Amino acid sequence: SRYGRDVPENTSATHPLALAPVTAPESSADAFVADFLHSLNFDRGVALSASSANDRYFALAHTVRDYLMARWLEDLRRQKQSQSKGVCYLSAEYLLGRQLDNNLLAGGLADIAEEALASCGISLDDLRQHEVEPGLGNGGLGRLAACFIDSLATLGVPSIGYGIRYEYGIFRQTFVEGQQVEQPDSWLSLGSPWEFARPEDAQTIAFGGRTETYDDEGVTRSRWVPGWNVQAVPYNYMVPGFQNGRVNTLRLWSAVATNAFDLRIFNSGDYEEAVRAQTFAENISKVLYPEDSTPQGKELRLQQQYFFVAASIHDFLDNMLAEGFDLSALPDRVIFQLNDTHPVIAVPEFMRVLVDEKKMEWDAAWAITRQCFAYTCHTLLPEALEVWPVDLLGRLLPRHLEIIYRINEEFLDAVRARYGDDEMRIRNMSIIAEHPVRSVRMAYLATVAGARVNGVAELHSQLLRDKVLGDFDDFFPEKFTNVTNGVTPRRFLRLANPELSGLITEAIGDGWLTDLERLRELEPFAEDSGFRAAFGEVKAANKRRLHEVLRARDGFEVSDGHLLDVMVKRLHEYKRQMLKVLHVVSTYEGVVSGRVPAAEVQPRTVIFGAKAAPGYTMAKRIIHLINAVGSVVNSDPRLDGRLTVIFPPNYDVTLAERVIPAADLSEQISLAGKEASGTGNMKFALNGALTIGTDDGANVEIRELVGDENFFLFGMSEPEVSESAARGYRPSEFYQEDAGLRAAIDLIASGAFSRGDRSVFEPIVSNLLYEDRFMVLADYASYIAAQERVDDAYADQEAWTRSAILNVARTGFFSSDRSIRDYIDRIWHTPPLA
Ligand code: F58
Repeated sequence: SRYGRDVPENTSATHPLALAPVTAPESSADAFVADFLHSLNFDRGVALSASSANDRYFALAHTVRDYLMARWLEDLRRQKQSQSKGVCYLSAEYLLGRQLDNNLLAGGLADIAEEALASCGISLDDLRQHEVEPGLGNGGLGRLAACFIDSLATLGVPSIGYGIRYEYGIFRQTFVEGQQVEQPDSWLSLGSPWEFARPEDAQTIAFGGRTETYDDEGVTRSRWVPGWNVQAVPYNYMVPGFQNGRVNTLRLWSAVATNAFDLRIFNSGDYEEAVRAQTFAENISKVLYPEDSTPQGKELRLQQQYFFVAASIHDFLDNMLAEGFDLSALPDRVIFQLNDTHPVIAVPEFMRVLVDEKKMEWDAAWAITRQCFAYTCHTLLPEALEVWPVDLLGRLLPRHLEIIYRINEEFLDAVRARYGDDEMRIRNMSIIAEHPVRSVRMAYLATVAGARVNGVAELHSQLLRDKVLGDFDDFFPEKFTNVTNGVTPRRFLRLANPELSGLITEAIGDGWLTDLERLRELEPFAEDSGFRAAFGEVKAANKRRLHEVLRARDGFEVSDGHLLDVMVKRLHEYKRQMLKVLHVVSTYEGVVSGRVPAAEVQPRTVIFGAKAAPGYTMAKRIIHLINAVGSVVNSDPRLDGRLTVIFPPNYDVTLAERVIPAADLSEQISLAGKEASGTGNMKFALNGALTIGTDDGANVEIRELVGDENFFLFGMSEPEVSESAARGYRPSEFYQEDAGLRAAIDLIASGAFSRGDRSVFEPIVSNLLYEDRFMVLADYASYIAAQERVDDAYADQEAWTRSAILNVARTGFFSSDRSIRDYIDRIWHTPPLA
């Protein structure tokens, strides 16, 4: 390992308390055993013979942690000492996935740990299963943040991730009679061995109250007189780079009631009120909002946002700047990257600190602020753009609202200076919306304040400039740029697919792990029948492994020899799980109606994985329908076992790591112009699945790279969607004109999947026929035709495998290392840490 331990001279093996010898930096299995046992005895307080699986998992995690510690402390020291420009990544979500394997891999400790545990009669795999993944994110946005901090560490970029330590992460999904039921995710109930509480670094975060002006030696200034406050206690997590001796920090904030707050109420003698107040404060970091794509506008959500960004900004200013730092040099010292609009309240907070606390002139403060923030947008859905009613924002953060008003006034003055009194344009560009209620448009605030604004795939960035933020692109075109998303090859190839990784490394060496474009060197192997056979064998092994996981986890029995067709992502109408359901129902209907002999059906297993936001009724109905279709289709003997639908509950990062490497076909079927990027699409292609997809998000770039002949394209393009919408879309016309579509919808409507009860899925059916906002019916025929091409292609296994290899070889572009390099070149301009 290239990581050493920070062992002071005076604690050696001769120290009276040392049971285990101190490990040398070059670790060995024997030394690892000693450290593991030491941790078991001294951290857990148990003997090996009496230890539980949880004890052993903790002792193992602590041992791994200790090996990374010296480098972490060193990197913390260097980042502060060097005073070179660094990135503060502000994200309300980090969907980390399990940590143990990642940290073993990063530290180069996996083999040693396995050997060491085996010598104690412990299986590493058993301990692995013990980890509860920290599900501190909803979906793509949160997982992207986790991939980015991995790449930042691997590239050695001076950086810190800031976020919220939610006590409850994304809910655990269960199915009761096919319907989603949410259970709390108490991921911390057994403790987390990876975190370090730093109560001495707590920040006090204020809320409410009022503002006032005062005379400051002849200058009239504003200040905020808050009404209440909470403590933000940071927890640090190690973010090790991949075998490069680097360890960055993820710092997540937890809310705790302040003493002052308690005491005031305690002194008034109201014990119950004091406890209630404490609960109120601690609610701030209690639970992750399980929304996907539509913000809820709840006050607690705004509290969470301000809580974590204020704590982060103060943490940076208090702890990372050298003595006597000249604040006008901040743009050369830091860039705050805003992961969507959730952290945008950081902008007025930063201005408040500079103007009110540091007593800087407004214009000077604004000039600095405009260089210290950059904004990433992750959506195209208008209803997903966050807005905060001014009465709510003004109640919670009165001074921030004043600052936002002033930013807006000056911005609109500049707009007027450019375009004259074009009131329509001014209304459209104002940070303050007047209807339906006076609100702050957070995306506009971020665009006005940010040095750069980026979308997350080429098409998305273009549509942002052309549509969502079109007026802003006209006003400051130089701000807009693109950074196409990426995924970490360490977790999603090396760890998730060790067999394929081994095969790749055998063929081209292991340089691909940090330079994923080198997968290109695999291209010639697509023509090598021996390599194809080995590649096919890996896919088959991954399927068998998935079958075992699904059997153990949920009791599913999956047949061999099926095409494995996978759609895993949040449940949302724009992603169009309904289109996939219609394909399944059509196949089923074709056989049971006698039109298609079962023997002609390509054997397929369709796997769904999806959580629906708890308040999103239509999404929950679709989950119910998928389960209902599955239970009918799977048990109908007329299908002869050739079509299976499996919907394992609680799709999470851990399950993704098992499902993706086994997939043959990746479903990326959103309506064109709605999916900002997608990142699952990248993970599947890199693991050798072929994509069936629309020209949407990063699918466009995947198809360009892998080639049309290795991608199943279908559906309307974005301009076609826009035209169709403008003409007036009438879904019932498609129903009338397409007999296959009609048969599928009629079968659902007939109650065939609801024991004859026609009312159960009626809302889905009538939504499709009379509204169909995401044009499922318009793309149905094209989708079915593309699925027929899939069946034909799969029949030629040699050709399919050749395509699969080319998908792997040509998608190295989608490494999050490349995304981070793009952020550095186009937005951050941070030098690597020496
Ligand atoms: C996703 N957004 C995009 N939002 O939908 C996806 O296309 C993109 O690949 C990904 O970001 C990464 O850029 C997304 O996941 C959320 O989950 C928000 C959580 C908070 C509430 C609003 C949605």
